Amino acid sequence: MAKRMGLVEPEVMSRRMMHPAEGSVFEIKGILEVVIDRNELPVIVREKPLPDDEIEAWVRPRQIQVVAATVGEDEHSVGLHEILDIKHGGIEKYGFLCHDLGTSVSIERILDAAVETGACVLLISTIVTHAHVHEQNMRGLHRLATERGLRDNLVLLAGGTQVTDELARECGMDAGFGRGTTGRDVASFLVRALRKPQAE
Ligand code: B12
Repeated sequence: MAKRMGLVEPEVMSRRMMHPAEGSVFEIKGILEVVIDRNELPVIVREKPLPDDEIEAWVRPRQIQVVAATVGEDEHSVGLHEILDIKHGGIEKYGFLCHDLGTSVSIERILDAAVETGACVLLISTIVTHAHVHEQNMRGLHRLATERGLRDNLVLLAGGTQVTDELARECGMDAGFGRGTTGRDVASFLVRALRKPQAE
């Protein structure tokens, strides 16, 4: 397989049988005869997050309601809790009022909750990517929010291991966040996005 992947002089470094449902893991090394021109690599530059005190001073007096859930049939909740929970330095610590609907929540239910709570921010976590289900979740949320006439008044953010900002925007989200995201990154993005209309 390594040879077919283009590796020259491949060697197996380790092999490990996992659970029968998950197959085996082979660690391999080899030489990849590809020249990479660093100048041609697209470099993604994220905006520097705002300082904690600036975020909190803007958010806390405004009572901003946020609805969050892992979407579809996704049970992976750890990442979303990192983003929300005060004890993980999540966005609650700045005064965002978070309604965590839990795991495997339908898009319909998320939008219903947005109306019930008066939320202007929806956060979905979509970790599993089999059959591009993460893309379907993002597109579905954007589509249904538009059909219900809610889209213009909502900031929609998606996150997950395979979610990039570019992909999320292509799928109708306002932004996407991948591995290593912190609550501060998200809070900072939200402050910039929510205060923009007031500045104009
Ligand atoms: C723990 C785990 C589970 C636990 C989840 C427990 C829980 N309560 O969350 C359990 C055992 C339930 C589970 C089940 C399954 N899992 Co699982 N799981 C994992 C594992 C090992 C870690 C995930 C995790 O917690 N990461 C730590 C968090 C902090 O990182 P994160 O999720 O990436 O989150 C960060 C960012 O992505 C981002 N982020 C995430 N969400 C959001 C949302 C917003 C709004 C924002 C802004 C940011 C954001 O910020 C977070 C913090 O930095 C991963 C492998 C891995 N190492 O990633 C597999 C993994 C995700 N699982 C996988 C699979 C296949 C499954 C199962 C289908 C297995 C099976 N055959 O049953 C089931 C699916 C169940 C379901 N219906 O969802 C695959 C997914 C493959 C794919 N690409 O689709 C992985 C990658 C393992 C693998 N290599 O195959 N899993």
